[in-house]
Amino acid sequence: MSLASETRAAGAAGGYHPLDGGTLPDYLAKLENCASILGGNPSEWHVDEVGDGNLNLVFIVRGASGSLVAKQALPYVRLVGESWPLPLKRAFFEHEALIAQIDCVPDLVPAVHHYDDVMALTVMEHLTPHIILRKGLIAGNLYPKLAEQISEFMAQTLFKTSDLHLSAKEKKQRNAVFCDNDALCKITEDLVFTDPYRVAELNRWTSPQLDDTATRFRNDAELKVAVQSLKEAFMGRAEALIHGDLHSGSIMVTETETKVIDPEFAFYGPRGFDVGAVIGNLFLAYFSQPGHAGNGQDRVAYGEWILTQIGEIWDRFQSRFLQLWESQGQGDAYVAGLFEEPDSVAAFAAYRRTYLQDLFHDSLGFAGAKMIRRILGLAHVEDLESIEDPDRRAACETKALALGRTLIVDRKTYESMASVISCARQLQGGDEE
Ligand code: SR1
Ligand code: MG
Repeated sequence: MSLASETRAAGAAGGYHPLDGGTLPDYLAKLENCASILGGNPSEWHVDEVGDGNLNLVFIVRGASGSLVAKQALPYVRLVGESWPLPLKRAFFEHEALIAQIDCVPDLVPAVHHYDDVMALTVMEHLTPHIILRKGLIAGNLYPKLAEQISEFMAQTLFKTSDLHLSAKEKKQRNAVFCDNDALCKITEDLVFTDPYRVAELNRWTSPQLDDTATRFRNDAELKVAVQSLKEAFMGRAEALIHGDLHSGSIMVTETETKVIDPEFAFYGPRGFDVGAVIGNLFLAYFSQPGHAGNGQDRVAYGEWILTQIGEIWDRFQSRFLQLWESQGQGDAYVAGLFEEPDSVAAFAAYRRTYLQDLFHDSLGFAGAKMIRRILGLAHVEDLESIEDPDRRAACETKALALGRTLIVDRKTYESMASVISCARQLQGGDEE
């Protein structure tokens, strides 16, 4: 039996089966709270399968009085097919992470209506009229609350699940739960930190335009060492419960609201991985803008808006995180009572600033790795993929790769986000002389 058939057989033996538009209403009708949200007769509920991510089934169910979302894990990677089995238990980690996030930032994540361990299924709030941030950035929409709300999400979750806020015992217990999410971590370890830098069957890029670049990246010793140091940090530094896949496809927005979805990659890892995911994906959106120019829009002003968001997100994240540390730093690390006399107060305040600067450098490195994997690895992003002309797409990708590389290799030389932004701006303008 193949691994995929074994996984499927084990799931079926336990009662798991993938739902569809025909079977989901019967399933939901038995759940009092879900049936009451939907209202009316289950035979009239309308089901759309809308999953456009890489892994799962996602259904929107609409009834007479309301709607909800049901997300069900498949026993394999949807993007690739049954040849790549993936444990159903990722639904358990997603639910655990959602509950932990609800605890920290209830307004910034969807409400959970129901979780079924056997069916690997979570029923949650249907976020409407929110759209996926990535699509909004491709459309050129402005989101005035994005920087404030996404930095609040990151500061709260990355502070309150860590040793800075929790007792050592509680942090260890929480960490232990997520250690078992090894299969999803392995996807990141391979697809983000390893495969783009070696010949791998599923790698792809805009060819032939980027063929030489891909070869150059595979032979770039300095880059490979730096990426592997980030990989070691990802594998070993259990700093906080990270979302683990916080790209712009995991963020839903309206003009006034930001909601973070899809934390199935969550585990205890380095905080900078989440911050870097947000920043790196915004830089990808930035470099893709010339590819979306047309119909009288050059997208220059919109690109500047994206850069402003990147600066604002880092500034807001940093000051909120520090504020939380100063006001709620009751964890077992840096025991509060040790820093009461003036010398200690000053030394600790200076140390906290260094700590945030280290986190800044981590975030830049992870941002670079997240950018490069979306151009030279397996899973690409719509920001770039939707640019139909391959020459134009490759031009955008070349600039993004250049920023990604310097963010990884030179990360410790950047003193501020302003200097990173100015480097991005120079790369963007590089071919306009
Ligand atoms: C095989 S899964 C590919 C990617 O999709 C998810 O969104 C993660 O980013 C993962 O790396
Ligand atoms: Mg996802």
